[in-house]
Amino acid sequence: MLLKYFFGLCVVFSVGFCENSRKSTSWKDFLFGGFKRDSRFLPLFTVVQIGPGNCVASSGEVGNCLPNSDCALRGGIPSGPCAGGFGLCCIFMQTCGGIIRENTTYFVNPNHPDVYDSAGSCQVTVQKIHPDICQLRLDFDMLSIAPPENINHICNQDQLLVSGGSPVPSICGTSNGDHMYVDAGLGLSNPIMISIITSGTSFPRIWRIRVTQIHCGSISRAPQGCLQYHTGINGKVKSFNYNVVSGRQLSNQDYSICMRTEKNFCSIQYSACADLENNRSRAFTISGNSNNVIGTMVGVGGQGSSSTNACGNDWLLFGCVKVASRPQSSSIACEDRICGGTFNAEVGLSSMPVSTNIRPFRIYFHADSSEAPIDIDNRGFCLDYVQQPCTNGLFN
Ligand SMILES: *[C@@H]1O[C@H](CO)[C@@H](O)[C@H](O)[C@H]1NC(C)=O
Ligand SMILES: *[C@@H]1O[C@H](CO)[C@@H](O)[C@H](O)[C@H]1NC(C)=O
Ligand SMILES: [Ca+2]
Repeated sequence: MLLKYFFGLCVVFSVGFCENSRKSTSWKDFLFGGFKRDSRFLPLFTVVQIGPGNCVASSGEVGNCLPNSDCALRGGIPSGPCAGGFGLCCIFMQTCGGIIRENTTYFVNPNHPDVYDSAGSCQVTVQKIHPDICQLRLDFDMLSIAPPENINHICNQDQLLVSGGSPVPSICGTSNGDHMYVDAGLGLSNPIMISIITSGTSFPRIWRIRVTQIHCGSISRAPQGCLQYHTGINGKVKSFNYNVVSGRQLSNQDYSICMRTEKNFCSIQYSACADLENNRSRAFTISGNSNNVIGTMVGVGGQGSSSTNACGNDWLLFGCVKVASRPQSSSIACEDRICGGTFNAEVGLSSMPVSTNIRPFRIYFHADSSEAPIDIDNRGFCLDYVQQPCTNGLFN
């Protein structure tokens, strides 16, 4: 029962140490076996301070820097010194049946970091650490559960569900590095439950979800209703379970992705991410049979499609986007919905950056409940965005 990264470190640092540690235990035993960790492990962790209260262990987890005696009392896993040796970097983890009572607690699969392959419902309850918590942020450091079925891309085997807060789409498949905000309401009303339901055939599931509690007055708070919130003048947005080789765009999605308007920025430009795996990019494949060349579809009137209903089923909604290289004064009409298999604001076969001046900067994603036979092998979307400065003192 030796933790994988201890193994890695052993190889680097000391064979003698490894021989000892093989007889001892890891935090996995600590968490799942109720075993107290050998203090000989502590020097292995390099602990980096990231501001008052938080610390990061070299294993990558974010912990809370606490007085030495508090960590074990509060059910945490001591993971090296912090605050110049005056505190312990204390990592909080919970798995099935657990109650989250500390900020920055990880919800992990049973046996983490090994995989979990059983059917059932694994749920944690999140209690607010303070009545003045308005939101939770879930960071999927790792999330890999069974993918949706391949006809209509419905999550019918595994699902991640969040209940008790604002509505959250249920997702499945692999979404490492993605995040979600959940509005948690005011006061200490209903707790929020995060569940992973698993069923069907064998699958090597693994998850490690960081749950951060956000104060109502915090600058990190996302605008209400934004499932995803991005700050900074550039970044990447993508659909859940996105992967250009084998991802399947999830059905039954309805949410918005919000970008904070940075100071002195007036417009935003979006372009399809690079796809280094396919000859023809699948970075934006929302509708149509992606095994064929599918152009851009826009609006709902049937433009760019032999179907009478271009972006009526699955679409991204922007406010008034135009091809970025066209002057905003150009007489070409702007578009709101884009779908199809090529990212552009005009019907065609080449992918082009698009831009909009509408603020706040938001993208709405809708996917209905069916795919085949019209929509096949759609991977979803990945877009790079970059905000554009206000020009000529004209804050339009
Ligand atoms: C929870 O921790 C995060 C850092 O992980 C911090 O930014 C946030 O302010 C903390 N929330 C509360 C309510 O203390
Ligand atoms: C790309 O095109 C080449 C030549 O047509 C083909 O052999 C190869 O399999 C294609 N690769 C992919 C990932 O489709
Ligand atoms: Ca669909």
